[in-house]
Amino acid sequence: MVKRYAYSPLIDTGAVVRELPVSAGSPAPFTLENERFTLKMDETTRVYGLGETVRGVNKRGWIYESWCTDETFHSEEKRSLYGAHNFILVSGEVTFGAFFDLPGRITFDLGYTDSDLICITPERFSLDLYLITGDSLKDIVAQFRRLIGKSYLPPRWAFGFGQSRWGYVKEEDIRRCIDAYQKAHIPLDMLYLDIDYMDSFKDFTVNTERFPDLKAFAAEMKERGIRLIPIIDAAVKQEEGYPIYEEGRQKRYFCQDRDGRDFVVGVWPGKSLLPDFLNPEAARWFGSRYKALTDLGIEGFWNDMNEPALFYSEQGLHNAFSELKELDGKNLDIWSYFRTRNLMVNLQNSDEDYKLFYHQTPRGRFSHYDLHNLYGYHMTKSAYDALCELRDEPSLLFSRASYIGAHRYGGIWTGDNHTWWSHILLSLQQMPGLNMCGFLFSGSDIGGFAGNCTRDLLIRWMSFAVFTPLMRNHSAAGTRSQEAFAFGDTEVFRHIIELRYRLIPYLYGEFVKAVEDDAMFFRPLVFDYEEDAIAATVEDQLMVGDSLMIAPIYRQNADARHVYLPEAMTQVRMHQVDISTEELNKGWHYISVPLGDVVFFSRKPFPLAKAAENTAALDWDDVAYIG
Ligand code: MIG
Repeated sequence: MVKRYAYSPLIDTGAVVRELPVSAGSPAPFTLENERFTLKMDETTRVYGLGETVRGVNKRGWIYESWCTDETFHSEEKRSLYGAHNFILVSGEVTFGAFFDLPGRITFDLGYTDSDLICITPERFSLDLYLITGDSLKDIVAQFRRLIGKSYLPPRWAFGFGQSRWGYVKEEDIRRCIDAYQKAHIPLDMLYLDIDYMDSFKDFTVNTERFPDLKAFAAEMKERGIRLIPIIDAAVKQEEGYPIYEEGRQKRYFCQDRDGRDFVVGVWPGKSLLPDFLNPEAARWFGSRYKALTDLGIEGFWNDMNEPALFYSEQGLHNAFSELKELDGKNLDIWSYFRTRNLMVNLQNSDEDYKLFYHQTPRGRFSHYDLHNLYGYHMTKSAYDALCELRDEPSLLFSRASYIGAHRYGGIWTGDNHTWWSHILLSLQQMPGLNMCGFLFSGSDIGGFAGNCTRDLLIRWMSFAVFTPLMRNHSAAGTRSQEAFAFGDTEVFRHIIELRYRLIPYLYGEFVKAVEDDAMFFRPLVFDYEEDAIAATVEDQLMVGDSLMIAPIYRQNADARHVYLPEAMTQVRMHQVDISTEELNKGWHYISVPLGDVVFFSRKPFPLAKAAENTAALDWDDVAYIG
């Protein structure tokens, strides 16, 4: 059962697709006092949800804040990442789900200040609250998902493997990468283009020195089974004569300051404007511009910097320089020195700037600050709506920033992680929370975005990512190369990626079921084994679809690990090209997983196809059932 409580919501966020009557009275089991929702937890209470966040599957014991942030260090002390996913599932004396639907900041103190207390505080007390009760954890999630509408279903080829790198600058770089993959017969379906393909970071342009004929190049690569997937950034370069800038300015489609002047921010292209995605007309206009690239045969996109990430605002930069000028020549004590240094650092993504510009929504004008968490969501929606019109086939689309609701229009990737062992585990732990909130098409940058990758890390990360719907290797400019061919020997990577392709009929089939049934593709064990007290404590294994369970290695130099089987299962081991099985009893097992082997578990038979070099070559019907 779903109950809705309305506390003078500011705006309809669009997250919820069903109209519900407003319930009167108190939002039990929460106590509402001083604009905070509190709930006492007993020892056994666990809290799931919150989508894209740091830390474990059970979120209890930390404080999280929904505020879409371009966060480059996903360390444990952080409170916010790129998404705002305000759904929690409390399992304890009382078991229920709660969705806090509001476009602004909200804090989830889940036993941080007081270890027995949940305390949820919207910064501004204007929201809809949905409370959901049901027969089981899965049932509560399914009811929530019905409330927020069906998840995005990508094209089948999007389940192939993709290679990306910020640092492929020109056609030659891309070609060399694809050649290397194909020469080594490592399966590949997608090659991602990062910001350098654009002319001076201008959206919907192509640098023709670097890509003399992108249309012909895309067609040639498509012939070879590879789709090129370009990035689109949120901000638009301020440059006279650049049509997107000129049109947007004339039609007043950019976010403006209080006095109606275009609000200038600094991002990759230098001075830029922010399309007002919350103005439906502006969103339609920006979306229509994807045509520049779909006309070249492009079939998918990733949307970046849409928190929105701001390096500075023109105003903020001006103020900082004025202060710096004053300080120039002075004898700075240590405090003035730190202040001076922070003048520049603090310009990024500042709340002060978010307060200085506005959106023209159908419900009137609002400051960006009040609607902050909806920006990336509406960028995704704008692209999705446009691509539905521009193309007859489904398109690949995923975004960095998101709010619940965006799950209907695209996937998300988990942003700028690191080449850290702990980030394999983080990625695993993020998946169920994302799935609860509707984000099924998701994955992390395999190998880690920032920092230098190693061969063993990449092998272990890949062995996990074989199961994530979005499987993409991506890394930052200036880091060590981490493609599947970058470490000399390619065989081991070929085998792992081949396993991915062999599993695609299963993974895709289960994905479609999760979309249709409003279910979770990745589940913590306790969701399937609610009565099992051990299952409830397992934080590093997941159910994948209906038949499989994974328990990846995520520690340096570990070649074995403990695995908990909540019932008797078949162990499936991939060693090079061989697949072998072994029946195991319910309970704890110490499983040896030498580097390069992939081990997972099945509780029901699952289909395994023959290996193929891309999804077009994959025979979906020629499968054998294992387990
Ligand atoms: O400020 O486009 O998360 O995937 O490679 C960095 C360059 C901007 C951040 C994205 C990352 C991408 C990078 N972008």
